[in-house]
Amino acid sequence: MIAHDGMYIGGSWRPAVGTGTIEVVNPADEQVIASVPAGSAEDVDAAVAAARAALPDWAATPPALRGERIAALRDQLAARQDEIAATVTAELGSPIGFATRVHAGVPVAVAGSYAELAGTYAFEERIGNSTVLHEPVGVVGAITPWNYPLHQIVNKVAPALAAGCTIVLKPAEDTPLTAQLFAECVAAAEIPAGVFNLVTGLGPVAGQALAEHPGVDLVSFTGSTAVGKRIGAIAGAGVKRVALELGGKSANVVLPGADLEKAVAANVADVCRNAGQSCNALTRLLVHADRYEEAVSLAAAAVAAFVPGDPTDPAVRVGPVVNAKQHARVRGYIDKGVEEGARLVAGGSHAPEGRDKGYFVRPTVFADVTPEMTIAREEIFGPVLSLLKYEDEEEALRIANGTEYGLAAAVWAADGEAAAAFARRLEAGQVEVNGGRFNILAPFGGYKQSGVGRELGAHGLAEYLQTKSLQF
Ligand code: TXE
Repeated sequence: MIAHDGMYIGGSWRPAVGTGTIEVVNPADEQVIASVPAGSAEDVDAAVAAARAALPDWAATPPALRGERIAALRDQLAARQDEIAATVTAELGSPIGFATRVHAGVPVAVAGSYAELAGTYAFEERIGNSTVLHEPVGVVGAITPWNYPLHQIVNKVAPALAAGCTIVLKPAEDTPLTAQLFAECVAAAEIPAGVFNLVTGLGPVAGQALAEHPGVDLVSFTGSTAVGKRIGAIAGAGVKRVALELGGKSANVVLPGADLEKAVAANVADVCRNAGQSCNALTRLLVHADRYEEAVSLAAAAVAAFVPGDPTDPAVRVGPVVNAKQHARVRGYIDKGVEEGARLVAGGSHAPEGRDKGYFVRPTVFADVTPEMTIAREEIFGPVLSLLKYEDEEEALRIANGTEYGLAAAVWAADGEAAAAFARRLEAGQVEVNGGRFNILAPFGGYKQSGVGRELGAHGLAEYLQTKSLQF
């Protein structure tokens, strides 16, 4: 894999000031495939200086012209979709089909939506005797995770560009190659020098330096709740704007009378998607006592179709998890589930057949899970589904909402109205109703400890704006 040995700062690739490197490992075979420079605080300084220098002109560029540049970026991403997918497969281990369709495909659509929104968004409005201006916040420090490497970048960079902000990106250390490809697309899209800058590096070094930098006006972070809390505290100390997209422990409530087979099949596919590494994964399946055992059997049967394998094989639907740390962590949670008395009905913490090399995890289903168990409370971030039992709707609601997280949820009922009524009572930023599909224009973000702020669509754009009112 080709890797740049510098940072993309001020419109060109520059040698890093920091001397360390980060090795990129293919999680399917544990081989080192590339190395990238580990940026230092000085590299972050240079990137922030470039972003500040580019800010006045970019902020003053008419929004429709900013939209044209975002459209050019979308076209670059679309033209390189296969290369991006292969890169995501190599550094994340995502199955190539999913990498092409979702990892590389969805960001094209998201970039396209912001190309359009830049031209249509009401950056100015009249309220009585006032004109209210929605102006760019300034320089954005974006810190992204590895689980959807390109999607997480585009979800921040595209709305920031549309708003007229300039950006310094610090991507996850596990997936820097996708970020470098993205920077190449920015360059080819003729986005002016300094508007977008990339510093690869370690979280506690380059990430922290970026969050703390006085030249950064807004920190947009996606990752673990633990690091998110630190970023929030740093932003608070500097009175900076902050957006946090954090973890989840999302519930899927199947109400009596719902199509159980369909609901369980969809849930199993959902937790196996991206090897369970989705912040909105529906990891707790709540089923009424009357049909609980039926649901357990359905889940055990459905998960058998998800056999971990070589992610470059188009027939494979589950690849490895991203790295050795996550591998140990996910298997540790599976052991913990057994230890705390949950009933293991499929999977387990031992290596899948023939997969002694690589960070593969058996898709796992637990029954008899109670809300107090660790596996029902903590984010596992692997292909692990827990089935919980409820006696009535109020208990289902209590269990579903009884978590510190509030990112996503799902509900299934015999009719759409009953499902929607229940959905309104769930404490989550987005709720799938009877298998509803993901909408890239609808706001995405968390209630409670799942985060602050929203991404996607017009709500995502608003995060990067500050308001000024002119009184007449
Ligand atoms: O996350 P980190 P990790 C959850 C998931 C997973 C767990 C740990 O439960 O098991 O987090 O994953 C940067 N200052 N999610 O350890 O450390 C880091 O370099 C500034 C949920 O990989 O939070 C990377 O760019 N930045 C999730 C980013 O933070 C710091 C996606 C995320 O890494 C930093 C990923 C610091 N002190 C994990 N320390 C989601 N919400 O989708 C690290 N970083």
